[in-house]
Amino acid sequence: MNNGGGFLQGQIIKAVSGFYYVATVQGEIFQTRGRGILRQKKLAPLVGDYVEFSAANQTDGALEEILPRKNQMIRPTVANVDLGVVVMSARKPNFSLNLLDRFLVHLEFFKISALLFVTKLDLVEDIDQDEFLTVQKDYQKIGYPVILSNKNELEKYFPHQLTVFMGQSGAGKSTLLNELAPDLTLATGEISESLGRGRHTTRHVELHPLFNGLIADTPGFSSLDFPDEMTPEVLPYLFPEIGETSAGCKFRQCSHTNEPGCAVKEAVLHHEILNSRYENYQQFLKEIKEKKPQYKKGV
Ligand SMILES: Nc1nc2c(ncn2[C@@H]2O[C@H](COP(=O)(O)OP(=O)(O)OP(=O)(O)O)[C@@H](O)[C@H]2O)c(=O)[nH]1
Ligand SMILES: [Mg+2]
Ligand SMILES: [Zn+2]
Repeated sequence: MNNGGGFLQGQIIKAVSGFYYVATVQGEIFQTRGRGILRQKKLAPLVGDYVEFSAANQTDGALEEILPRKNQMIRPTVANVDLGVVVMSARKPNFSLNLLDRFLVHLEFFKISALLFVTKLDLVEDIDQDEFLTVQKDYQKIGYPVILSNKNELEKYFPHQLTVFMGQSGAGKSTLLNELAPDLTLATGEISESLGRGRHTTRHVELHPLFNGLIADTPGFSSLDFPDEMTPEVLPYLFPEIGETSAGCKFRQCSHTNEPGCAVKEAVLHHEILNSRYENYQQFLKEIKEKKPQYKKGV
């Protein structure tokens, strides 16, 4: 699309080896490079960015301008994300509420809607299937849609937005995308038996135009650190049910750990807030505080 200023406009759908692949609304894809001007501004173009670019042909373009971002995720690095689908396997690797809460806290922090999709329920013994129905009920109560392996339930979320599949290596992100859109033929990888996790098969973020929206497959990873801007003060609000309940705490600056008159601890006691959520809150709080020893020294 030409904006009248001589530049073309589009969205970066892939970034590999210094090339940025930009899709226009007409569906044409241009291979471009970041220009010096972008490097000077210390602005790294991201997949998902809306950009202005110049191009004499489809293989030799140059990025000119990054348009303002709605948001910007790190891990995976994608801009302008609307929905994060947390893809978690029931087994291989084993399901982890701690990891799930980590993903959810990240998405809350970046103000991105979140959905949980559980894969590999076929590997779960009948006797243990109930565990996942409980997860579904508990997290839906908090406000997160939970889909137990039924990919047909996913499709209604895709139109008119940018959806990112995120999750551990080996969780089955690429497999799920292939099942949704068999034409994609994305590479998938075996789980390492010795490590019990994936082998980082997907190497870069790529947006796929599907179901009237854009879906990003992303590389999995083994650890997920909290961004520096995630402070102890904001953390309670990244657990929506804790943030809401905190209105009833005696102290406004309550950290919901040792203070008297804490409505959050009271709610945990009465099983209105999940024990595991509260425990993960406490663990994340500790991690965030321990992350910045040099910052705490001056206090
Ligand atoms: N039994 C079973 N295996 C599955 C399922 N989904 C995926 N797998 C297997 O899990 C392995 C890893 O799947 P991938 O799709 O490559 O995982 P990924 O999340 O894309 O991993 P990375 O690209 O490394 O981040 C493959 O061997 C898949 O065949 C499932 O629903 N059931
Ligand atoms: Mg993959
Ligand atoms: Zn409190």
